[in-house]
Formats: sequence, structure tokens, C-alpha cells
Amino acid sequence: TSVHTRARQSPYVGTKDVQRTAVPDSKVSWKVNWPDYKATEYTASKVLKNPPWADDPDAKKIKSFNEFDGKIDRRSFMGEYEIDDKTNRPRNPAGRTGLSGRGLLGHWGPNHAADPVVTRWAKDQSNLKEKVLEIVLINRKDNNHLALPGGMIDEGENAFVAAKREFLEEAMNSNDDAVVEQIDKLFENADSIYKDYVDDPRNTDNAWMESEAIDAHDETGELTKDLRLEAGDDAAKVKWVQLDRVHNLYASHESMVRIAVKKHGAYEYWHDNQHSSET
Ligand code: RP5
Ligand code: MG
Ligand code: MG
Repeated sequence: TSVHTRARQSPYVGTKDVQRTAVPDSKVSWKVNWPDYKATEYTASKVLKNPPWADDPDAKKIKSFNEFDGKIDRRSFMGEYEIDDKTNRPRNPAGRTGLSGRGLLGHWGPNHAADPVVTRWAKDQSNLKEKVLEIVLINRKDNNHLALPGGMIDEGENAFVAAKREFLEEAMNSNDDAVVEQIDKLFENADSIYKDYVDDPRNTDNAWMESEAIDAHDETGELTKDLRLEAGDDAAKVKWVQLDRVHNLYASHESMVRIAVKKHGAYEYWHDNQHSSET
């Protein structure tokens, strides 16, 4: 596996001047000794205001890391993470990011998301050698990046429920009964295809994103033929995108999409194609 790169980008997302300490690839791992390492400390003011979705600014107030803490799941897909003796802050299992504190993230430690991977076969396969999938993607409002229409798991939800809810919010902008029923059908045979750390630009040394990707594939095209996509919530745009070349997707979404492509036996576009600059 490769080291995280988006989690080391500066300036920190949503800021003009928060610069992460530069962390070279060779020093991402905590196993590499770096006695002088000093990360830039930053937590966004909206997080420090202690809204209901965020933890106490003092990590010492958190008693149950690595387990369920009331309704908050503080377990990591990466196994047990370390907690700093002095500060009681969790340590990012994927390594150094150059930033300490929580940045834009509410929870110390893992912040859990779910990503719906909704696919069907592209209609026009006439000039294609292999079967090509198309997928529902959004452009994110926060950075215009092309992304899966995913979001944070709410308290008490599992990843399937969250992926479906986020799809309704961001890709359908609807909670009409008929639309909900249509999406329920689409997700009836949905499958969890990824449960892991994600290389999200918001990650810090003490707070990071993890996600479970939910694959909902419409084999016949029947379930999605009347789907009326409409961007909502944190999505600026939504569209079906043909998977015949590499797109520059947000966080670790490209890895999730490739798993779905392989699973459905579709054209593995990344073998022949170079990186595209479209966002
Ligand atoms: C990514 O951030 C996840 O894979 C998911 O798509 C997303 C969740 O955050 P929001 O969309 O709620 O900002 O790391
Ligand atoms: Mg959302
Ligand atoms: Mg979202």
C-alpha cells in the first residue's frame, strides 16, 4: 500500500494559510524515528465550538478510544490505534500528516463515513472493446472535486443505511416516498466492498476519515432508468460518469471504484489510460 498524500497537502483545506509541516514519503511512518518532528497545530473554530457532532476540545475527556463510546464508534478498521500518554490524543495509524489537532474533523481518532458506489452498464457500448460501467458521481461543494456521493455515518446508523441516506441527499435531493422506495430497491442487493482508512485532505495526526463503500449495481439498467439525479446538500453537481478512463477522484474514491469495476468484470480502464486532469 502507498503512503497517504492528500492528508499531507497544504494549505489545509478550508484555510488560506494553515501550512502543514512538510512530511517526506520516507518519514510518513511513525516507525521512522524523527525526534524533532513538530506538527502544525490546527482545529477549525467551528469544531472547537463544540457542536453536537464534535468531541470535547480536550482529548482527555474521551474515556473510550478503540471501542464503542455510547453511540459513537471509536474503533478503527486498521486495528487498535495508539493513544499518546500525555495528551490522550489518538495517533493516525496511516502515519504523520504534518498537522496536529482535529482540523475540520469532529472526532478524535476515526471519523466514519459511508460511500455509495452506484453503477450500471454504459448504454452505448458500440465502439467499446470491453464492457464499460457508468457510475453516479458528484462535484463536492467544498473543493469542486469529483467524488462519490458519500458522507458521515450518523449515530446509530450502519454503513448501508448511511450510504443510502447520503445518496438520497446528495444525488437525488429528495426524500419523497416514491424516490425512497426506488433507492431501497436499488440497494436491496448492495454489498460492502471497502472498509478502510481513506486518504482524505482533512486528516490530521490525531483525527482521520475511514469509510465503508457500498456497491449497488443495477445489472439490467431497469432500476435506474427513471432515476432523476439532482444535486443536494454538499454536492454542487451530480451525473453519470463513464468508467473508460482514470478520473481524479476525491480522497480514496478511485480505489473504491476500482474494486467495484473488478467485481463486476468491467473494463479495467486504468491499465491503458493515463491520469486525467478533469475534476
Ligand atoms: C471521504 O469524505 C469519504 O470517503 C466520504 O466520501 C466523505 C465524507 O465526508 P463529507 O462528504 O460528509 O464531507 O473521506
Ligand atoms: Mg452528505
Ligand atoms: Mg458528502
